[in-house]
Amino acid sequence: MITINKKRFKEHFRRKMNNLYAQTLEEASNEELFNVLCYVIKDMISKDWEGSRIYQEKAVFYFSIEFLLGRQLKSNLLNLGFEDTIRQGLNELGIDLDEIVESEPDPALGNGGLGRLAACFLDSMASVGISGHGYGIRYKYGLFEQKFVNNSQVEVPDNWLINSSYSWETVRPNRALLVKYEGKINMEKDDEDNLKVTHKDYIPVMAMPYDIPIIGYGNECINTLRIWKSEIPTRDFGKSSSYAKNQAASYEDALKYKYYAEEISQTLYPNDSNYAGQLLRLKQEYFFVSAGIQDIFRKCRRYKITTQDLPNKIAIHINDTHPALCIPEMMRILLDEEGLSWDESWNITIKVMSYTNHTILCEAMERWSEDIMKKLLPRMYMIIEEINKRYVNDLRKKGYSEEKVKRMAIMYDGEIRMANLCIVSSYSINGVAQLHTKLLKEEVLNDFYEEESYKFNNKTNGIAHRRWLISSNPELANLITKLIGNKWIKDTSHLKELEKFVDDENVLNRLEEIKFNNKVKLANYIKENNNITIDPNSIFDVQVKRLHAYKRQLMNILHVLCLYHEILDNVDLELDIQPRTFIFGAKAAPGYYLAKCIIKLINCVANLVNNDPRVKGKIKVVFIENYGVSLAEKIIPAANVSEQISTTTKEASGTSNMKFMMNGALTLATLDGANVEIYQQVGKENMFLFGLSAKQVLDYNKYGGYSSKDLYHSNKLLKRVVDDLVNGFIPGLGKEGREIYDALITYNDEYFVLRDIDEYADAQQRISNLYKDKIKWNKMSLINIANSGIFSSDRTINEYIEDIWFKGCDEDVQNNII
Ligand code: GL2
Repeated sequence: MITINKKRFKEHFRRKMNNLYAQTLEEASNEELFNVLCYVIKDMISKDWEGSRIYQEKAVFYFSIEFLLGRQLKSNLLNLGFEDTIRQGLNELGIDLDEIVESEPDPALGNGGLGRLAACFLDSMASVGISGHGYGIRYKYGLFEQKFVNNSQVEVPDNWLINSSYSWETVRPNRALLVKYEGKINMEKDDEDNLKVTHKDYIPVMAMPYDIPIIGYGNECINTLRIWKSEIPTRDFGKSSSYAKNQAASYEDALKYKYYAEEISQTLYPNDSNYAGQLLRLKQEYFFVSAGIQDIFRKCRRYKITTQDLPNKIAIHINDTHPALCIPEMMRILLDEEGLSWDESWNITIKVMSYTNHTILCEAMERWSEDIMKKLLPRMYMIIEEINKRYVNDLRKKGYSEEKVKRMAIMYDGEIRMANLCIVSSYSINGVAQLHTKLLKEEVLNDFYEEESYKFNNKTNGIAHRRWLISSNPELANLITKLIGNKWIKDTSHLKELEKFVDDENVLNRLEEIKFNNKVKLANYIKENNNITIDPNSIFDVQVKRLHAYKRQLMNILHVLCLYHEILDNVDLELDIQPRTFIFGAKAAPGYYLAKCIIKLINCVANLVNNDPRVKGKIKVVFIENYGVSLAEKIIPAANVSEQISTTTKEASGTSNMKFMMNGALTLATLDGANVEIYQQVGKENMFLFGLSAKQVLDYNKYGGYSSKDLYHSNKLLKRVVDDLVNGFIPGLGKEGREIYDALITYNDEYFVLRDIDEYADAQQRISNLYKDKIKWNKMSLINIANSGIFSSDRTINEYIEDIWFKGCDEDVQNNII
């Protein structure tokens, strides 16, 4: 057990300050204090973080192109149980821990839900105590920083690596690996008639590993997130490469080569649920996959694990299709380096790989051009081609129609479909919430489901409750512990015991008081950063997530406009409207024009409404710039209403819905993604449901029958707000208004905003009415908290462990190996 002693900690801290900076504590900046604290903690955990546990049991390797970690200090202190001692120790040194916490850089190495889920999973793997490690990319620039200039989004590079380093990481140059691009593949038989495959004239890029400790809660388990930085090979590696000698002949070539190598880990692609398709993205995908798989083999050799034993010792998880090349890369090593036959290699690979699908959106499906793959990654191309050939033959042998074979093939029409590659080559395929998995089985991947139904399963997402409740909402966490003891921290199903207090007015009042305190803190932040005064007595109605048409921030802001009109129409009547603060936070992908137009609309409406004295503060709109993990930790505990209003079928799961619920917000939602599971937990009487059902959306999409124009012409109030987009009613809104208008009217409102907005407004009205009854509201809030335990990512991870990683591939898969 790692222990801490205040006196020794203080000595250690002073010494470290001196070692690192040769200065006294008084001279140090907050950033320096953070660095010192970080190094002190790393010293303390180093014994437990030797990695020696790997392969004593089965190890899981989670490959993800994004890990949206957020700040680590508070969460590490919580998991180690050091926070109180360190806070006191620092206090005695005249240092405020909270200030240090705020000066930690927030590594934004992810876009949104997918990357944040990967980070929650790391926390949970360590906390449930398995050997589970992440592989990813050490992007020099994380997700851009968002600024608003004249109401529009402007992107500023996120140079998060202060002085090129990050104090939690440890670089390990002796474990660097070479990743090979382009070149030619040579196949020759040797004297014993064995096929020898060699890769010639390739472009070598060095993958330099940076390790970040992932500390489990209250146990000694410290796992590793290994992220790779791309560089030109150092001298030792250079010797082995013909490239350095032959190609980089001139100085200019050398510079080009440097750029080629370094740009790979330069920037995170800022697209969420959208396929970028650029060559550089494919380079990135192969880069971390090849380095990771080679690394796994190196560890296996070191621990003398035979290739045959691999499926018993390791599980490789492919987080969405971005790491799909894990499959051919593993095949390559087994075939070309280990000298196994195709069948032997395939039998091993398919028993190791599992895959999660995170979206059914067409635009998110990765398809790489065969030509690009052939040129950039010739050996990968050959192996994928062979997998495809065998698979397609197999399907034909089963007598399937050519139409069906075409749909299921991995390669078709000059493209490689990465999802199909993952499905064919994994023993487990899972969706991320019940409805999403059902849609995969019955709609999107139905051909595959009919073929190999035993591979498909659901794993509803979860969130790290330690970060999202204990760390970010300590007052609430303390109240819970006071009421039901602390067992819930290790096992969140105990939260259910809170239901005992549903009629206890003292508890309900305390709950309200805590929410109010969190709202005051957020209000202060907004005053300081946005210079907008908001009233903590108003309802905080929050929608924070990436900006995407299917998430329908547009519906939210159009409803605000409706309310605004209502106030103006009744200006003399002093409408009895429950004061509301509508809070938005959202980044749009830089190339996603419609999303940027919606951002501008929200900002313009905010200016209009907030500055109109006739509104008398009844409604306020705040768009918080640069939404990310650290801001979420401030916003979510302060929310009364959680807006989860995506077009049904489109949001695979959502995870902020779970965070809000756990912090006592009431959910305003369509029955989409994991909102369905929230509904199963609390019932419709404890949330606000509205909108089209999944079936209605699917039917509209299949058979048509929806006309937004008809709705627009038949509903006066609706027509009025849609017209506002183009008639100059909203100052500052220019051509963006027309773009949105066209999406709604000319292009028939793909996401059914106008179809659902009436029901949405009704649900909002129910919210206003209910908020007046504080006791009722607080009861519902308590019931939500009490039933949120199932959404801990510990539960999710335990399911992954039991049903996928440790169970391994079952007989059906083994019998069906092609
Ligand atoms: C997403 C889904 O859109 C989201 O609903 C889900 O909660 C997360 C995590 O499973 O994955 N898919 C995706 O491509 N992104 C997501 O956030 N970016």
